[in-house]
Formats: sequence, structure tokens, C-alpha cells
Amino acid sequence: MEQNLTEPKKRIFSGVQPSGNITLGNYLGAIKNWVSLQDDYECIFAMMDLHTITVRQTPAELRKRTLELLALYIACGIDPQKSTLFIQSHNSAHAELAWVLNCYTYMGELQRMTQFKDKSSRHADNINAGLFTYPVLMASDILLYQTDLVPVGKDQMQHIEICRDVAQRFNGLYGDVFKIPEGLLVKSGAKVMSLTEPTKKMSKSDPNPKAFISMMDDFNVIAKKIKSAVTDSEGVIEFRPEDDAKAGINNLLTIMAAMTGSTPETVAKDFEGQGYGTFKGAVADAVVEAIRPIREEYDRIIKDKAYLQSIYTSGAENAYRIAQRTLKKVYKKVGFIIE
Ligand code: ATP
Ligand code: LTN
Repeated sequence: MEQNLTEPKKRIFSGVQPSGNITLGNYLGAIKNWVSLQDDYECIFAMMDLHTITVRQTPAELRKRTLELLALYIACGIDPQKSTLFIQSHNSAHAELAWVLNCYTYMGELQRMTQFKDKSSRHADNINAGLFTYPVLMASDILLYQTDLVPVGKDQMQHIEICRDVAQRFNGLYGDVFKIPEGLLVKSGAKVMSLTEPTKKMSKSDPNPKAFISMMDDFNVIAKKIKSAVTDSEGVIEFRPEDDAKAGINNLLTIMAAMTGSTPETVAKDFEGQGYGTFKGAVADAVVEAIRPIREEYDRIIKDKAYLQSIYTSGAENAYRIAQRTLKKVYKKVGFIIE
């Protein structure tokens, strides 16, 4: 991650949707990784509320979760002095660029998106146009800031590809308007799986709360969820990533490894010959101990609404300023009159 000091810092953009309580998966797969990037890159992180309404939300809940997400970013170690933090809907440029890029994105490209197929089958009563064009809004988020790198989980790589394709198409027509971004996969690669169906990813919008660990759960609830996580009847602690029958144990080993900075294989060795009960107890303790300081910080920050407001207000100002430069260029290129 080292950079030449004579060059300007590369820019990073990423975000999470305030669509539910942040899970251990979001933390290990996204936010934890961002913290370590802040010194070497110019970072912009947003609460992606425009994306969230592609699935029906309760308005008061969405407002509450957006603020909670900001408090959690900070509690996890994102430093507002170093990084820009803002709420997506506070910068109108996102929706504006998305409209333009909608006219440069093909239906066929969007139809291929796994997330669209997944979410439209899960929300069959509300397959709206926003859900379909979600990747175009995401491309706009990224391209507005002339972003170099986008740290996301593997599930988002398809969206990064479409973003690159649309940017290249636009640049092909009008010259170098957008920087072509690259996805940055989390190195530790922790993909945390559901505790009840360990072949599915842990998701904050899972209707079964036992499937995920929320960063907001009571500590005894976290321990209980881990202790009742689905495993297998073999009773052997071994890391076998290719073996679906072992998915539950693989997942707990992965979580434990991420918590202790170790590898699943090493953790499996450490617990060789022990019962699942003992192992689950140790995983529960490790998770609770890792979340405890974040929660203490979170509980303090969430009470300070004036502080949170000052962060998202100055964040939006900065984001708006950067984004306007790109948006004006785009408007000019496509033939709009800009004063
Ligand atoms: P939803 O359930 O609403 O689709 P989600 O929990 O899948 O949400 P997102 O907001 O879509 O989370 O993703 C935020 C970030 O967290 C992304 O970078 C994504 O790759 C990462 N992420 C989400 N779930 C996991 C997981 N189980 N393991 C690792 N990383 C994850
Ligand atoms: N789709 C992303 C959230 C997201 C995002 C972005 C991530 C929306 N816009 C721009 C990175 C860059 C997700 O994680 N589900």
C-alpha cells in the first residue's frame, strides 16, 4: 500500500447502505479494511441512502439507521479528520449523474447482474426500476469523485465491472472525462456466512435475526447466536473450504481467524480434538471482546447529535465541491447549457 511521496494520494470511495443493522460481515468485509487505508489514500466514505430505497423502507427507521451507520463508521476507527464522511442524498450530484449514465447503460448489461436477480426474487412484489438501475447509481457514486480504488467485498465486483464499462464507453465518445476505477478486494477476504444457513452469506437484511450478528446486538445475544450456529454432526474441527457439509465450522474458523489475526487453518490446529461446544464458546468470547470497544465508542458518539451533524454537513460540502467538477464536465460534453 506504500505510495510515492511526490505523487498526490490516490482517491478511494466506498459506502454501505443503511438498510439494516450493520453485521459482523459488513465490519470484517468492509469497514475494518477501510480504517487501514486512511493514511495512505484520500478516502471518501458515504452512507448510501439513495440505494437503500430500492427496497421498501420505514422512513423513521431509515433516518435512524443512517445516523447510526455514521456513528458506527467513526466508532470502528474511520477518522473524520482524515476521511470525508457524508450522506449520499445530501449531494444531489449522485442522482444527477445517474440520470445521464442511465442513457449510456444497456438493459442487457443490467439484466446480467446477480444482485438484481437475487433481490428481485426476494422482493417479487416490488421489482422497481431503481432496483434494476442500482448499478448505474453506484457507477455515478464512484465516477463523480474520479476515484482510483473502490474497496468492496467480492459480491460487488460485478458492479465495479459495469462501472468501468460505462465509464470507458463515455470516455470513448467524449474524451477523458472519467478516471477508470479499480475494485480493491479486502485482503483478509473474510466472507462471513449466515449462522443458520452457512452456505449463504451473512446479510443484514436476512429476515431471520439468528442468521447474523449485528454490531448492535447485546453481548449475551451475540454469544447465544454463535453457540447455536448450525454446524455438522461429524464433530471434527477442521477447515475444509470446499466441503459444503463443513460450511458451519468453516465459517466459525474464518470468523475466529479474522478476530485473532490468524488463519482458519491455524485456528483449526489450535482447537484440534476439542468439542464444538468449547470452540463455539471461544469464538463467542473473541467476537464479544472485539466488538466491546467499538460499542463503547459507538454508545458515546450516537448521543452526540450535534457532533454527528457537523461531520455529515462538512462532509457533504466537500463531496459536493469535488463532484460538481465532474458533473459540470459531463453536462458540457453531452450538450447541456452550463451557465
Ligand atoms: P443487504 O442485506 O441489505 O443486501 P449486506 O449486508 O449484503 O446488505 P451491503 O450494504 O450490501 O451489505 O454491503 C456493504 C459492504 O459489506 C460491501 O462491501 C460488501 O461486500 C460487504 N459485505 C456484506 N456482507 C458481507 C459478508 N457476509 N461478509 C463479508 N463482507 C460482506
Ligand atoms: N452496492 C454497495 C454499496 C454501494 C457502494 C457504492 C460501494 C453503493 N454505492 C459505491 C462502493 C462504491 C454494497 O456494498 N452493497
